[in-house]
Amino acid sequence: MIELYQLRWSHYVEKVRWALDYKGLPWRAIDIVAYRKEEMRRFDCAQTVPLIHDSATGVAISDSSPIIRYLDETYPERPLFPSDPSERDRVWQWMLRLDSTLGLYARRLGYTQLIMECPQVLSRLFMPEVCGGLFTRRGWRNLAAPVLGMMLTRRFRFDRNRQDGVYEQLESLLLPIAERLSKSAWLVGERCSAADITLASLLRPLRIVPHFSHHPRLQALFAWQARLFRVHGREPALLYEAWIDAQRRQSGRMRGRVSWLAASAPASALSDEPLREAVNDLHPVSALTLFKALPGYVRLRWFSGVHTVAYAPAVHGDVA
Ligand SMILES: N[C@@H](CCC(=O)N[C@@H](CS)C(=O)NCC(=O)O)C(=O)O
Repeated sequence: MIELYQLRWSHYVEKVRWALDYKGLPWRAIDIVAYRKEEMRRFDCAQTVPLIHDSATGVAISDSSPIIRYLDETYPERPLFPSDPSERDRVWQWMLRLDSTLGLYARRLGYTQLIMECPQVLSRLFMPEVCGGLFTRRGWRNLAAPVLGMMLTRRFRFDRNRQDGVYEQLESLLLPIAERLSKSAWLVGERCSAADITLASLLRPLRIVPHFSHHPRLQALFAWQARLFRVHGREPALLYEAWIDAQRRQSGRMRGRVSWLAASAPASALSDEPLREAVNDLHPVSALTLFKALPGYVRLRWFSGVHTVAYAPAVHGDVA
C-alpha cells in the first residue's frame, strides 16, 4: 500500500494520483494541514506535497517527478517512461522543466484568481476542519480570507506577478506547446508518457484564469487536456473550479483582462541547460512577514490591473 500525503487540490499532487491510478497501484490519501504538516514530519525528505511512503519498500520520497520515476522503476507494469534511453531523457527533462515553470506560474495565477474573485473559498481549501469547520461558515470565512490571502501572497509572491512577467512567461511557454500538440498527440514519442501527465495536471489551475482559459490560441491545448482527463477518468473539475464558476455565473462577471501585458516575455530565470531537479519558489512566512504582505494583498485584491469582463464559460470540449 502506498500512502500519498496530499493537499487535495494541488496540481502537483494530482499528477502523482494520476500516475498511481494509471499504474493500477493500491494507494490511500492522507490529507495534511498545510500550515502545520505534522502528518509527514517523521519522513526525512523535503516537506512538500505530494510525498509518498511506500510500506512495501520503506521508501519515503517527495517531489512529484522523482516520485513518478521511483514508481516506474519499482513497479515497471504499465510504464510511464519510454524504454528508449534518449526518449526517456526527453520525458524527464519535460517533467522537470514543466514543474519549474508551468507548475509554479499556474499555481501563482490560480490563487491570484481566487483572491481577486472569491477569497472566501480559501478557508474551505485550507481550514475545512479547524475549530469544527468554523471558518468555512458564512461570515467567518470572510474573516479568514484576508489572513489566508496574505499568507499565500507572501508564500508565492503574487504581488510580483507583474514584475516577474508571469502572464507573459506562461504565454510564451504554452503557445509553442499548443502548436506542437496540434501536430502530434504526445509530447514525446508515440504514446502517453509521464510528460503528458505532467503537462495536463499542471495546466489545471489555468482553467480558472480567463487570460489562458479563453485564449483563442490555447483552445486546442485545453481540449487536449480535457480529452486526456476523460480517457484516463480524471475529475473534470476540482472543487475550486466549481466554486469560482458558481460565483461567476451568479455575478455575471469575472476578472479577465490583463491591462499591462508586455509585447515580449521577460527572459526566463531558468537556463537552457538540462535540469537535474525541479525548481520551487516557496518563500518563508512568519508573523512579521505576514503583516508586511498586507499592502500587496490589498493591491492584488482590488487594484491588480486585471479588469472585470462579462462572464463567459470556457468551452474546452473535446476536439474529434
Ligand atoms: N516540485 C514540487 C512542488 C511541490 C509543492 O510546491 N507543493 C506545494 C503544494 S502545491 C506544497 O507542498 N506546499 C506546502 C507549503 O507551501 O508549505 C513537486 O513537483 O512536487
